[in-house]
Amino acid sequence: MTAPERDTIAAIATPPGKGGVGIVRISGSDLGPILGALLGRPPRPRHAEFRRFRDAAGRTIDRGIVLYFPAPSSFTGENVLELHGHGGPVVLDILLRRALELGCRLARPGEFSERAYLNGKLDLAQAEAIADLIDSSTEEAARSAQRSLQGEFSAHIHHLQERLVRLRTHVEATIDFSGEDIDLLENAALGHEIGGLLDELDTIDTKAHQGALLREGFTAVIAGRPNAGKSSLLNALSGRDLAIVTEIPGTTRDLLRESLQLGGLPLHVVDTAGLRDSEDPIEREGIRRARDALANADCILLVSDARHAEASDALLADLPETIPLIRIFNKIDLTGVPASLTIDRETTVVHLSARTGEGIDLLRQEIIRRAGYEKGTEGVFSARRRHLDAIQRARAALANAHLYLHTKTAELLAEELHTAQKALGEITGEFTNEDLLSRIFSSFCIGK
Ligand SMILES: Nc1nc2c(ncn2[C@@H]2O[C@H](COP(=O)(O)OP(=O)(O)OP(=O)(O)O)[C@@H](O)[C@H]2O)c(=O)[nH]1
Ligand SMILES: [Mg+2]
Repeated sequence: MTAPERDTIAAIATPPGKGGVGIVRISGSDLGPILGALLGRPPRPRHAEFRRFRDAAGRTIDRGIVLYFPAPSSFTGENVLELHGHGGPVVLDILLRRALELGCRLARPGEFSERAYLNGKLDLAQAEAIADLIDSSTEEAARSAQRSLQGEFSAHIHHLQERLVRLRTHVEATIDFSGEDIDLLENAALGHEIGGLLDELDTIDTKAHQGALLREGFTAVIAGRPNAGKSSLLNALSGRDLAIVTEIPGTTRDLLRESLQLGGLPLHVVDTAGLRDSEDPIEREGIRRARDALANADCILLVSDARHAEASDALLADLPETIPLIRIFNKIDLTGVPASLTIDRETTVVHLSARTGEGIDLLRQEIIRRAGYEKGTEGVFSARRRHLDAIQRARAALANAHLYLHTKTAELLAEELHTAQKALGEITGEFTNEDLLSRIFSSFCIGK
């Protein structure tokens, strides 16, 4: 398959605002006329040259470094020109307008990466990893994105796919030659192979989960009665004086979000309005928003004043059932109870003081545990929900295949193997529809 001729695109590749250097990037199949008009003689491929960028009248727009990467050895696989000028918004804008005047079209968000993908320079998981690398909020997240970008994630998926293809070929040959039945001897070998594939999928799933966690972070929503010390807890967790704390019940009305990092895990903490019946329309709206936030939490931190913790018991019935809960008995400095953490089946109870900070570390550890985050997990690669979903579907299909093996229905078995293979192919982009592609790339920023 040859790539179709595409128009030439241009964008400012550096972030908006002022900086030492600003870059305009151009990609297309024929840059000849642009090179001539803008630079005079064309630059030497893959050499940095200091040049003058000219406008239509031949006047200097700016001077800077030019890098020219002829196809196919470039990021997009097309001819790519980079103009490194001075990083001012106005001068970059003039330079970009000049490129448009010379026949370029303004690039859509992610269009450079999309072309790289369409020209086979990257697979889909790698293209997504570029966005993840740029967006990463912790060092661990950046490292995992880098691993995906270098193709570690894709290599695992390809390896699994190869094993699946071999298995399918084998099963399909069995169908062709011997009708419906799979020989008993082979049955054991096939079962073994499917079991091995399931194990490998589980390993990938664990690493991908860690990667998704690093990418998206974990959201803990603080809830409780007014005055329980929710805002004090947010301040204690963040180590900053973020939320207003007063002894007046109903102080917080708006949602307050803060992103922190806990040993590499991006943690989003949300402080909310105290839950109670209120006639005040502002407070009621605050409580409604608190409930919305709770419904979307990864974990709820239910804070009570340790002196009358039972006052919060009534709230329990109203919290979303499926979301993990950590109960916090706050203000232990007033009760003299030592800081502690106890786990009783699904519920964790932490005794702490948001004021003195006693017990806050216990809570931090528990949040990390609840998130399922393992610090420093070797070989974690960045992954997205859609990857996790595809892995799950592949897993389910393989589990079905295992069942069909026992009932000796070879055709159904082959079908499930095919389904698993397709699900994995969605990760790297071998089986992906146009809609998904445009959704993925449009979430990138311009110039990427
Ligand atoms: N002694 C003591 N006082 C605390 C502690 N945590 C909070 N307080 C006090 O309790 C009062 C309420 O604290 P907030 O953090 O504003 O409580 P809140 O749950 O956010 O209250 P609302 O926003 O009104 O729902 C303030 O006077 C705090 O100083 C604690 O650990 N020990
Ligand atoms: Mg508050």
